[in-house]
Amino acid sequence: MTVEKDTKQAKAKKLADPKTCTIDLATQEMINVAHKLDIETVFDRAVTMKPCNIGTQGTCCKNCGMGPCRLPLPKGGLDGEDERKGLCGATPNTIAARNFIRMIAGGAAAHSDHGRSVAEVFLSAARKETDAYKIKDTRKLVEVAKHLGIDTVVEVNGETLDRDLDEIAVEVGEKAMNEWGKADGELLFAKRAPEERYKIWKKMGVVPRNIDREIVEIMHRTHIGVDQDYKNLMKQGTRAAIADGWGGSMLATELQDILFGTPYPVASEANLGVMKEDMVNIVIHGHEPVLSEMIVAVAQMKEMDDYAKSKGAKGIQLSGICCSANEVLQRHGVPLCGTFLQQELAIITGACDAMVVDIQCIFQNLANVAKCFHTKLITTHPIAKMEQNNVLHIEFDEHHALEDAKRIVKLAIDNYKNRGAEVMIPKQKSPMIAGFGVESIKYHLGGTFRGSYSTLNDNIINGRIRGIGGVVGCNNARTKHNQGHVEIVKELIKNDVIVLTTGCNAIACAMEGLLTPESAAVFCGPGLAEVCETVGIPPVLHMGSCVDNSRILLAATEVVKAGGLGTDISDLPAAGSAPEWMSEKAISIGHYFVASGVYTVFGVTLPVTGAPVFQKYLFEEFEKMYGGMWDLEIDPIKHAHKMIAHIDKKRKALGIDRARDRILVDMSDRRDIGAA
Ligand code: XCC
Ligand code: SF4
Repeated sequence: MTVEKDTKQAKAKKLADPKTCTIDLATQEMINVAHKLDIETVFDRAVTMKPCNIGTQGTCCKNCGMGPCRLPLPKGGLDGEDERKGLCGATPNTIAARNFIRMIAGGAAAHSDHGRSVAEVFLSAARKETDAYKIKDTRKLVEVAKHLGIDTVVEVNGETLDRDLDEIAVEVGEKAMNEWGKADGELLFAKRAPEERYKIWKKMGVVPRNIDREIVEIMHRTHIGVDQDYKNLMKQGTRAAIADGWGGSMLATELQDILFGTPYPVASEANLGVMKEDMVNIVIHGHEPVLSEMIVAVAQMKEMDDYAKSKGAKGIQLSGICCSANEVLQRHGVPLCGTFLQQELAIITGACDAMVVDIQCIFQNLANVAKCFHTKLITTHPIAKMEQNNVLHIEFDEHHALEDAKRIVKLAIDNYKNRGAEVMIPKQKSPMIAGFGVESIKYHLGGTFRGSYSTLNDNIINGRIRGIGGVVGCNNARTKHNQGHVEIVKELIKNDVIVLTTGCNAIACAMEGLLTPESAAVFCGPGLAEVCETVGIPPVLHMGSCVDNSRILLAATEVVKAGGLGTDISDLPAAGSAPEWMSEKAISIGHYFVASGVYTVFGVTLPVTGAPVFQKYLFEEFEKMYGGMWDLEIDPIKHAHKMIAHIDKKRKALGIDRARDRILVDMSDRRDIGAA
């Protein structure tokens, strides 16, 4: 009897199969360790909990207390008139569109509120209310000031002089803050887009007024009984998404660059193997670099290194997860510990002395995992706490930034001696070059003196580079970890499409070794390989964190400006992708790419399939209005080829499809010569 009961219980506990849930060996190894220690991770939960079929289709409405109203597609598909409706009469289109733009609101709010926090720190640095932060990149300060309509020169006695930088900085901070809630006018950065793009937004009536308002209006419009026309709902979704990409996110990126430095190429490493057994491991996780910048500064102090040594460690090893990691990687070369789905595993190594988290993408289950180890899990942001009582909250305040960071680093050092006997750090890690941006691409591809995008354009026109792929976004436990990311990117570069990457896609590519110049010879088509080898860049350029997708928008704008490839982003041979997306931020990003004229393909799932008319609106009709549209493709190879087909369509429209043929002949000619 008891034996039977036991087996029943054992059977009831379904565990993830490491080999089927990730392509990464370190992750597989750590899932096995977790199983051995009887610690549950997201991979196991994905096996035991199935997603809701109705929510997956985007047709569950819980916007009022008469619901949730659930409108899945009928089992045999739609036959005749679609008569599904909620209690209030809301159609599947209305419900799916409302849900979709509420996701945009969530994502835009997250990016933009992050931007606002940075703007606040920026302003107190500009006003010299804190000595922890100082303006680092004055060149960029002046450039951004111009985009905000701030005078950068003054007339003195008929002479034009440069204006005082401190003065400019204060004005930049104030003007930036104003972008969130000004009473009239429109988003200032909207005019940074190519003129043709701005005209389209004007014509469609979607130029954002201010960042917060567009998000609030989504919440209003999607309240029961307000906007019940999916087209009109999407108009607002579009306006809010633009307010994110060209507003909140772009401000976050620009102000961070001015404050912490604009990234330039830097060497580092990625994967769990960057943690060190004999050092104090501090893992930074989240999105806002305001605190992590300070932790980097403190961890590099001799005083802290000495303190770590006095406690028996060889020093301090910082590493990061998610986008806080990408931020400090881009600016300081701090190694990446792993992607979104590896966060629990970093603690399960037993070597994580402190995990310091700020905002976004942080699993609440980290607290449960930390309970099984000595790890101090420290929340630092007033808007992001956890209910579990083993979580420490050390609120970070820019006015005592150094003190706060020191306290956190000391805590980690003091905790080193409390490690258990079992430390299990997988050995996998890959070298990489990160730190690309609008500016560094310019210098790398254009030469230090010429510094322009015309070399990139020339190589696109002559066909060595077939096009540009922006591949970004999260991991999603509903699909094999990193498989989509890696297969899609490899297929693109194999077909001479250069890839710009951010977020967890960048981390996945780094783990796979795709962020090295050497990978060009191994994985790229002949044209792209030649370009990469000539200028010494990887075929996959790490552009930063998720708010740094704004860098991709600006890079695309630079390509348009450099000439020869049309007059708008929608003319470019370019396509976007989020192979393993999961967050609301990804939906906002996807939509601002679409609204900026980019064909954007998502993997895994998209919550629109239950409303075919609405889906068709996003997937087809958007192209007629904005030149960009959505798509969903689960198969990675087909996904990449849909992007390539779009790139080829654009090449043809530009009349540069023939140039490509010529290059291919050149290459085979060369091979023939080599064989002879
Ligand atoms: Fe989060 Fe930015 Fe997604 Fe990764 S990619 S899971 S949002 S960390 Ni943005
Ligand atoms: Fe149902 Fe309409 Fe209420 Fe949504 S708003 S839950 S569809 S009654």
